Formats: sequence, structure tokens, C-alpha cells
Amino acid sequence: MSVTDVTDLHEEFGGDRLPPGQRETSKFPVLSKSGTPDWDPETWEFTVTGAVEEELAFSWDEFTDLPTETQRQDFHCVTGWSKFDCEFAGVTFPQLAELAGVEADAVHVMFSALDGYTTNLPLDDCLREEVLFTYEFGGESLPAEHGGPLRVVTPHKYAYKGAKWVDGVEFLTDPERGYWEKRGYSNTANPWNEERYS
Ligand SMILES: Nc1nc2c(c(=O)[nH]1)N[C@H]1C(S)=C(S)[C@@H](COP(=O)(O)O)O[C@H]1N2
Ligand SMILES: [Mo]
Repeated sequence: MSVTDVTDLHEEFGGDRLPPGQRETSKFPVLSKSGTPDWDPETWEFTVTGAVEEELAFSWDEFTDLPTETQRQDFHCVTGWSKFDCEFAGVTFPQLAELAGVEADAVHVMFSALDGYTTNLPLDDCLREEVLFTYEFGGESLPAEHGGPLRVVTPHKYAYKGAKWVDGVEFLTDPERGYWEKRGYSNTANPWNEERYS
């Protein structure tokens, strides 16, 4: 199996592999606003909506039939820990965007999740190979507490930009703020600029 290594993306942001103010850990702490939601593989549905040519809805079997990629990525939590060399497998954001056909007036994206969480990013920050809808971590099913069945990972941003238990992506023609972005976390979340709070 081939693994794409994206752990050098810090170079694009002019910083060290370990962003300022972060401490490396080999653990994988769990941070959830309200516990781990249940899901049912029979009724689970993932939707792509908004400013797209074709709105999409996937069952679990349909989603896991999409072509996948395995990447080695770093994970930076806004609370100060970073975990290096996480191996995530899943579907890239650009690939999903291509399937839906993004309309010319789309500028922003809102992710939604089974626990009511939301998070937002500019479209350009999503149309990157390393933004993955991932369902495998280290060759195993993604653990439920880390967002299984499906989560987003955003190694170029603090990890709150990656929705665990993601079940929807909406393409927006105007920016909006998600759960933590409305509650004082940075809207931009660049770890190499320490954009933690706003
Ligand atoms: N659906 C959902 N996604 C979420 C969260 C959440 O509470 N609900 N917490 C965010 C925050 S603040 C962080 S730091 C990471 C933590 O991911 P982890 O629990 O796998 O370490 O998930 C992010 N995604
Ligand atoms: Mo967080």
C-alpha cells in the first residue's frame, strides 16, 4: 500500500514541523464537545449540498466504495499538543468536490456532524489534497471517539477545523461561522501563526 507523506506541509507556512507553542505527544487525546454519538450503518447518510451542480447523498457502502488514499499527516490541537505521523485513509476533499461539481459562486464550506458540531473553512482551504474524509487510522477502522465512522482531518489547520462524525458538507456563497468559531476560537486557525483565539 502506498502512503502519501504530507508531513512537510509546514514548509509552505514558513514554520518548523512543530508549530510555535505546541508540544509533541505520542498519545491521541480525545476532545469532544458532548461525547460520542451513536450511528447506524443501515441509516447513516452523508450529504453534499449547497452551491454544487449535483447534490449528493451516500450510504455507508456507497461512500466506502469511493477511491481512497492513505496519507501520513501531523495533527495539531489548539490546546497545545501535536501528534506526528498519523496514518489516515479516506477520500480527499478535491475528489468529492469534483464529483459534486462546485458552482463558480461557492467561496466557503460548512461541515456538519452527528453531534450537532459544525465548522467552517474557505473553499480554497478545503481544495487541498490533505483535507481527507477519513475512516481508517493506522490501518484500522477510525475509533468512534476520534470521529468514527467518518471524520475530516485538516493538517494545515488546528484540529477543530476537522469535524468528527461528519455527515454533511455544504458549499456556501457567503462565509459563515461554525460551533467553535462562534465561541471565540480563531476563524482562520493557522498553527504556524498561532491563530488560536479571536
Ligand atoms: N463533531 C465534532 N467534531 C470535532 C469536535 C467535536 O466536539 N465534535 N471537537 C473538535 C476539536 S476542538 C478537536 S481538538 C478535535 C479533536 O479530535 P480528537 O478527539 O480525535 O483528538 O476534533 C474536533 N472535531
Ligand atoms: Mo480542540
